[in-house]
Amino acid sequence: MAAVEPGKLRNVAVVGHRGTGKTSLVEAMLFQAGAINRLGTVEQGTTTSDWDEDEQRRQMSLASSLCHCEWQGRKINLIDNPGDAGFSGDTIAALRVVEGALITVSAVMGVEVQTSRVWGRSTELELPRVIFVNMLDRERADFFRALDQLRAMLSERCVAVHLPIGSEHELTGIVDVLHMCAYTSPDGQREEKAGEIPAEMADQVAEYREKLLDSVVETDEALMERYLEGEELGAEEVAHALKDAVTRGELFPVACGVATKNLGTTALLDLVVEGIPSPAKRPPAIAVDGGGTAAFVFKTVADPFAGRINLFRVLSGTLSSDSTIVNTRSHAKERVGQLLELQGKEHEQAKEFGPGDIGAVAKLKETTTGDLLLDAERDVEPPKLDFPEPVMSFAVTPKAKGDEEKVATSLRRLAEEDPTLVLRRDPQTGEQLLSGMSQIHVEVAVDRLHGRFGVDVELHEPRVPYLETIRKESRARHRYKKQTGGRGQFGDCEIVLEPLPEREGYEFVDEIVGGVIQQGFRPAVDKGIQEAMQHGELAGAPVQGVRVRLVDGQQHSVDSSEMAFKIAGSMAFKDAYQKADPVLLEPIMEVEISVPDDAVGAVNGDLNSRRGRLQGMEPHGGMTAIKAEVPMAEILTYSQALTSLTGGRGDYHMHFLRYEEVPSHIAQKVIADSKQELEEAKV
Ligand SMILES: Nc1nc2c(ncn2[C@@H]2O[C@H](COP(=O)(O)OP(=O)(O)O)[C@@H](O)[C@H]2O)c(=O)[nH]1
Ligand SMILES: [Mg+2]
Repeated sequence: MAAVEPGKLRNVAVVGHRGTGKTSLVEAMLFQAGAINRLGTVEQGTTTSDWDEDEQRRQMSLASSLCHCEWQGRKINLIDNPGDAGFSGDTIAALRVVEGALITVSAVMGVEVQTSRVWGRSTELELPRVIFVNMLDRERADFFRALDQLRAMLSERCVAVHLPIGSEHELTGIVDVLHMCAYTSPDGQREEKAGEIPAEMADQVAEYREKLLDSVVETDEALMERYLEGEELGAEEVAHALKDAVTRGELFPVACGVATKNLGTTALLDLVVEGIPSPAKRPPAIAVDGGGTAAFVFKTVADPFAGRINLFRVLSGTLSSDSTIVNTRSHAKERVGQLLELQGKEHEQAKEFGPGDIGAVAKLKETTTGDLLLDAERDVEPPKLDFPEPVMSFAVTPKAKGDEEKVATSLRRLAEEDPTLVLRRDPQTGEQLLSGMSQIHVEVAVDRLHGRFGVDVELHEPRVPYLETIRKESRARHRYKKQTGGRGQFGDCEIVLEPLPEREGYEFVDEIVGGVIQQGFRPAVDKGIQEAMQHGELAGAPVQGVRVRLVDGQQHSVDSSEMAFKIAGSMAFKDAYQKADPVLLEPIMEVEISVPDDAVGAVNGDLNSRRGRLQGMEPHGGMTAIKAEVPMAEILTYSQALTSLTGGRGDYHMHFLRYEEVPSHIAQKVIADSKQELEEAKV
């Protein structure tokens, strides 16, 4: 297939809260457009975009999936995205490579957490948007309530372009008030136009058509004049003005239907073609200068058959099969073999992709999410995707001993493909930590480890990286002396400990005068102290924030050695440390929680019981953003708690803020636990 002209392309990211029907809607659109012959379902695991086994088992999308269809002579690229907050990295990346977002909302639930999130993200990107109020057939579905909510919570510029005929199980079709026609419920068949708009809806349709026209002409002066003069406006010119308004972000058309019955898809496809700008009309949120061919990789998928597949958007020029590209990150030259046109997991070979198009390429070795591919080495800054920081960490251990290296390599591979999955070793606790955006996110990674690499791991609550420090000055002297036959051991030193102001770091000050300890042995004292500091006497945590002054000592002409001074230093430190009023420090996290207004009381009460300190609350559109400082030890497993406190409508992020003293009654318990652990380790 030859490259498609940019003006004939529509690139759309389907985004929204989990379970609002994104995957079902993509399926219906593909079906209605004739790109597929059968309407698959999420329940049976037969949809085009949820093709991954893990997705079918969990009945939810876990990764972005690329599909396409043709409508009104245009190629529509649809990127179906996961709705769970754990996979928001994919959504963030997808929104950067399209000219429009198709946001699904449930007619029962209305605006939910992720709806607001993707809305906010789209606003930042000034991305044109179309909203689809789905699930009109469900009990307690109410299109008009959802519409009011959209207007109140997201933007007053949300305007209905489609209306339901009937509601809940008595829903029989929808009316397109832009084109003034109706569609009847096809119940899984291809949708067809109905004869006429039901007579009993005439008043309502007239009312909403007027609202729509009012909104549209308000964005177009010339049209406004003619409208006010009472002229009848043609559907085409209204559609044209609507598109301009959508492109400028002045209007957000609201469509509706039932994805699983394939109702509303014709009007929606029309709206996508007529409402969302083509790449010729609007540059994507990612652009690079310099001409030539440039393609941006927004997603790497591991395909069980084709290996690694990179999804890309052509920013400029034409990317052809059998060409060579340069990766601006690795500077590696790579051979582009086969280009692919994807329909979920189905691949079709493609010759080339023109500017603005979205496609896939298999088997690039060095290329992964976030990379920029050029036809020749040029000095261009690769775009940044601004992925959010992971919110939760687990300690990972292999089930089988000896698999450590394999686990680490496999996890590294996964983290490369998904930048919101972070792998690191905690230098303090020595644990291998896997951090992700949600519990499901990390669990899915574990499933993939098993499925793709054949390694099994266990997840544990990570250890809290406690630290120890001192609160006052102290002094101690230790003499290490041993006389066993031949040559003995002798080291003697006196040290003073002082707390450092920031409670960080370590300083060693040599204040020996008159050479009571010869130069060569003094670093050994320092070394002994540093070793002792690795495991503090309170809870075995590293000690920091200490200045040590070596003030006095003694040596023996024959028996002194580095070893003897090292031991003396270490013993002197342990002694002085006890007298320096040592204290346990714990990491404090700054947590930002987004919850529905009605759950604020419960969430705050719970934070209080976690020793949290409220820093601020900011309500916006039915949700409240709570900011609090909470000790890490209390918030390791917060995700389950928040889910039950908010019925799954809450969401949080956190990052490390600083270390603070552990209150003494809690420190006692941590200290006792660590003593017990030490005992157990000895047995
Ligand atoms: N009754 C009804 N169920 C729907 C509709 N759209 C989707 N569903 C169901 O809602 C669930 C979630 O749909 P899915 O497409 O996976 O949502 P996604 O998470 O946004 O991709 C599935 O069980 C679908 O069958 C709809 O319009 N009406
Ligand atoms: Mg889905």
